[in-house]
Order: sequence, then C-alpha cells, then structure tokens
Amino acid sequence: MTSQTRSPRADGFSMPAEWAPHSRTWMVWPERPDNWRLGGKPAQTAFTAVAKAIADFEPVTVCVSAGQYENARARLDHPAIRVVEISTDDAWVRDTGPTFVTDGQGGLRGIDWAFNAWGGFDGGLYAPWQRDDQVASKILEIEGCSRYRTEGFVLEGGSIHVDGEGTLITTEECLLNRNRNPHLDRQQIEAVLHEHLAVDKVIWLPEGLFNDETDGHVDNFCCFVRPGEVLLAWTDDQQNPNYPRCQAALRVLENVEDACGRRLTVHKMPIPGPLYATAEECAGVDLVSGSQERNPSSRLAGSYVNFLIVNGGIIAPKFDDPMDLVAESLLKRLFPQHQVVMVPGREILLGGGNIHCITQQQPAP
Ligand code: KQY
Repeated sequence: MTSQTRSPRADGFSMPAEWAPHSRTWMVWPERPDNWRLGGKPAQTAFTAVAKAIADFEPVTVCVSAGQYENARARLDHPAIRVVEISTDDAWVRDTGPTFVTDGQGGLRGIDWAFNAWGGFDGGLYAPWQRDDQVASKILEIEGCSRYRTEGFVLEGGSIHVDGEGTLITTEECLLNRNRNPHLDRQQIEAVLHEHLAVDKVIWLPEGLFNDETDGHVDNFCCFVRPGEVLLAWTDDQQNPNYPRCQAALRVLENVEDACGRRLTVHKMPIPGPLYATAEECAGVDLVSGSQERNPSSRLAGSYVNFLIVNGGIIAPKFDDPMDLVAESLLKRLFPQHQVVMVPGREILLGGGNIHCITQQQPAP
C-alpha cells in the first residue's frame, strides 16, 4: 500500500457527497460484549438486516473477527455481501474506516484519520483502540488504494458531512472538543479539512444531539440532502433537552452561505421518542471499567437523520415509534429518485449510534 505524503487536495482529490455513485459499502460485525447486549446477538440480527437492505442496491463488505467469521458468513447470506476477516475493537466503520476521496479521473484514495475512541482517556468510550485505529489502513490495503494518514490529527467520519461542492458541516461540540485535537484551534482544524477533503467552507453547528456518546456527531443531527439543502433533527417541545440545540443549529443554518454562495433550505426531521433502554436491555451489557456505562434513565440519542444514501436507495432506521411514518414520508419526499427502506434501528441505537455510523461508502472512482 502506498502512503501519500502530500495532501489529497494538492493531488487533485476531494471527498464526494454521499449521493455520488458508490462501488460498495463497508460494515463491521458487532460482538463487543461491553457495548452490545447479550454478546452482540441482537445487534448481529440488526446489522444483518442493514447489510441485506444495502446489498439490494450495491455490494457490501462486512469485516469480521476470526472468532465470528463462520457465524457472520452464514448469516450474511446474500449474493452481494462479501465477508473479510479483520480484527477490530468495535463496529463503527463510519468512524474507524477510511474517508474515500476521488479525483474525477478514475483515482480512488483514502484518508486514514487518527482515531482515539471518541476522546481517548478524556471521555472516550473504550480502551485500547489500536485495532480500530488500524481499520482504515487495512481496508485501503484490501482495496489497493493509497493512503493519507493524519498522524496526530484525530477525526471520525461521523463528525462531518459534505455536499460534494465545497461545503462541509460539523459541530463545535465534537471537533473543538479538547479530547480530539487540543493542540489546534478552529482555523487550524479548518485548514486540515480544507487540505484533506478539498472543501472551501466549514459550517459549524454549536452542538449535536443531546446525550450522543460521540460528543455531538453531526451525522446523528444534520445532513445534506442535496447541495443547498439540509435535513436537521427537530423538536418543537421546549421540555425536550434537544430544543435549545435545534434552535441554535437553525440560527446558524439560516444565516450562512455555502461554498457556492447559496442560502440553505432547512428541512426539519422530527426526533423520535423520548427513547430509553429498558433495565433488561442494560443488564445484558457486560460491565467493564472504562467502557460506556448503560443506564435505563439515560435518554437515547435516537435520530432518523442517521441514515445512509446508497445507489438508488435510502436505508433509514425505524424505532417502533409514532414518528416512524412521518420520517419515512419526509425521506420519500426529499429523495424522490430513491427507494426508502426503513430498517429496525433500536438495537443499533442501544449500542450508541445508528445506520450511518455503522456504514462507510466507497465511492465509484
Ligand atoms: O455513533 C457513532 N458514530 C459511534 C458511536 C460509538 C458508540 C460506542 N458505544
């Protein structure tokens, strides 16, 4: 595998929008017992449903440990699903996998961001995280892509969204958090994003969703649906802890121009719930010091914004909640050229994220 020493931008590469054509989507098989209840069995069922839903639109590769290889291979019985053996610490390939960049001339490379399990020893979710930090490099080696490693610069793929036309959206809560890159200020972080993703404008939302384990990843809160249009998780309920977060984000979005000088159209996606884990669900998670504690009184950061765009489809979570139908019909209206497929998302949410967090698209070069 070649390691690149310049930047993607200097080499003519940029990050495409998620709606640009994909050659495949990557996932990682869940099994970590201090994150997934009952040794990951219910999560494996949920991940299998997501993988098969995506595989109806495009190829999927699922990374699996040696110990789970046979089980995963048997369960992922779909002709468009490939299973490869990779060691990982957990199953969040949006954050541990590469961010792919293309050059419009058939070139495909990957950015291998430094990963510290969402905050290292200052609020991170588990330790050690070395195998997860190696996931991007291993995926790029399998695909024969050269790699840009950002040694010393921590970033997770779930903390950014791009429109493919020079604009990136993120949150201050995450990217300016002292547990990611405390040696860099806002301008220096923007400079890294400009150089690596070839974006010209960074839109900073103050915070992400309340109680999100990632320090407010934008992919659980707000995304582009096309250039000039965003979808924002929303509540009108002033008692909802997300109310001030939604208001603050809307103020930013209504008063900003994107890289092309456009004002943004903001669509509002209702937040489900309130959703909580049951005592029984929490009891199924192994107690390990240093890992994320599970508590039935903690509100879950459920969001319909945490969906994946695939070739011709939208794969979105549903929660057995009255808002499921509202979310589905809004997604159908926003993506009239796509088939909207709603897949059970509760088990993934219990682990701390959702469909976008457990998937990583590989753009067609
Ligand atoms: O949502 C994500 N992108 C990752 C969440 C990690 C949660 C681990 N418990």
